[in-house]
Amino acid sequence: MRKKVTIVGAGNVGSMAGLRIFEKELADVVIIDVVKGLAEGKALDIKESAPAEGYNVDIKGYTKDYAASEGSDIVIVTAGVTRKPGMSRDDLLSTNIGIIEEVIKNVSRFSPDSILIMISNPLDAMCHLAYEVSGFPRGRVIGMAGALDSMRLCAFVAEELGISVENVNAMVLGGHGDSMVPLPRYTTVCGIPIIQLMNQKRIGALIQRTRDAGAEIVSLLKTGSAYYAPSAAAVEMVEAILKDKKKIMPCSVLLNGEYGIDGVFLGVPVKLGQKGAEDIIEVDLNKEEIDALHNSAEAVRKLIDKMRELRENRS
Ligand code: TXD
Repeated sequence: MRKKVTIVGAGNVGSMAGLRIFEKELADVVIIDVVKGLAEGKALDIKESAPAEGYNVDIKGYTKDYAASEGSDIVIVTAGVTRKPGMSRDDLLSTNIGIIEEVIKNVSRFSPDSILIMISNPLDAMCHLAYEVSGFPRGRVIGMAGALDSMRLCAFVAEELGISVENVNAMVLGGHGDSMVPLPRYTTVCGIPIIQLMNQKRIGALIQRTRDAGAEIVSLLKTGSAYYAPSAAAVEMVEAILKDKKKIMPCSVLLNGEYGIDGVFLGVPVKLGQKGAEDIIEVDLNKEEIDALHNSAEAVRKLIDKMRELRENRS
């Protein structure tokens, strides 16, 4: 039987992720949105591209009809609002809380065994919310952020050195925000750490660009935020899970003492397979790196506290 992936949110990231899954023939795809006709229209347009390329999976869109998502193997959550120029990801918190609560209640009811891939911002806090609302085990609530941030650093390193992106492996840990923790010591070209290939100043500039990469695109686009690279990163995770690849990718997962951090979703290297986040890899970090990771965890913890307050005030 074919696998089934539901995508909630037929906006930029959701529809592009749908197209990528469809083109890779990874699974049948259901897209759901709150705006009448949007998911239906996008899915139909994608489906009509199949004859030209010979894709043999199905894609269908629905308006708020969660019954259509029943029995999904993976649910990707992209519903919510995006930031406008000058806004931080954290500014989206109060609006996206209500949206994500409603979405997770629905998808966890119809797909109680699914793996949730969270994309909506502020990412790590939304993962926490999804974890609480779904009641799923921590291995089945995974945030997409580190995969994207690492891809961006890879792209910048490859461009800087004039080499193939296939030769670069980058590692960006921490929260998906200003406190993210790119690790030059673990960013390599064919196994060679970039600290042997570039001077500190160049590395520093690439790291800063990685931190600002989301904002760079927001300020260029003026409306909306990045979606080509985010959807590619999400689908890389989907493929790793559906094909049980046991692929190591930085993802936001709930830490229970790993890296000395407890009760916070944070980006760390994770083994992705058919059970979801099957393992957390604890890499050896020096003092500066571990301090940066702990700072990042504190920033996420503050956001979770704020989220708790907002939720309590509403009820
Ligand atoms: O690295 C990452 N994690 C991210 C996160 C990278 C890129 C985008 N990131 C965040 O994902 C972004 O800040 C947003 O919070 C989400 C979705 O970004 P996208 O660019 O796809 O936003 P759009 O195009 O505005 O699409 C959002 C869709 C839109 O069609 C809304 O109608 C829909 O979400 N929406 C809903 N769908 C279902 N149910 C509800 N309640 C709902 N509310 C809005």
